[in-house]
Amino acid sequence: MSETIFSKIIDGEIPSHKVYEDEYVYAFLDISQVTKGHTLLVPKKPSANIFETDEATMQHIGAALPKVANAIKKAFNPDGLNIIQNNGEFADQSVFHLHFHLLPRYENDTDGFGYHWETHEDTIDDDMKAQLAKEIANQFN
Ligand code: DGP
Repeated sequence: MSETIFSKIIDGEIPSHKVYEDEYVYAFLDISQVTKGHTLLVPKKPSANIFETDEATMQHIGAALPKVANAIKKAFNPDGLNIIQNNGEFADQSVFHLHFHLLPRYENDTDGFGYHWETHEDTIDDDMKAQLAKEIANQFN
């Protein structure tokens, strides 16, 4: 498959706000911050989407998902968390490297984040994203 922006992020060619990494997976803040702490978990081994992903890769993702979800929970104490994964353009997939959205949800949103799948890319600046990522990453220590 052709290389996507996520391979470049994993390789460090494009900067990202990393929250977790192991031999097989990489997790970083989604640029759009639909909600505070919105994170993407991706396998390092590229595959376009769920239809093209091997079992071992899904085992690595499966092992990492609760770790990252719990780190977000500890960092921000959300009221809930959605895990969303889109496959194919018709299903709103825009980057063709398998990825899982971890979307913390807040009942009484006070930070200006909402859940209407609205981007906050322009309102959440880079310093704030760095701070959010650090708060999640710190939970793995
Ligand atoms: P999807 O629609 O499920 O394919 O989601 C792709 C997500 O990837 C979308 O929420 C925005 C995010 N995204 C796209 N480009 C970048 C990038 O360069 N950096 C980061 N951190 N996220 C990105």
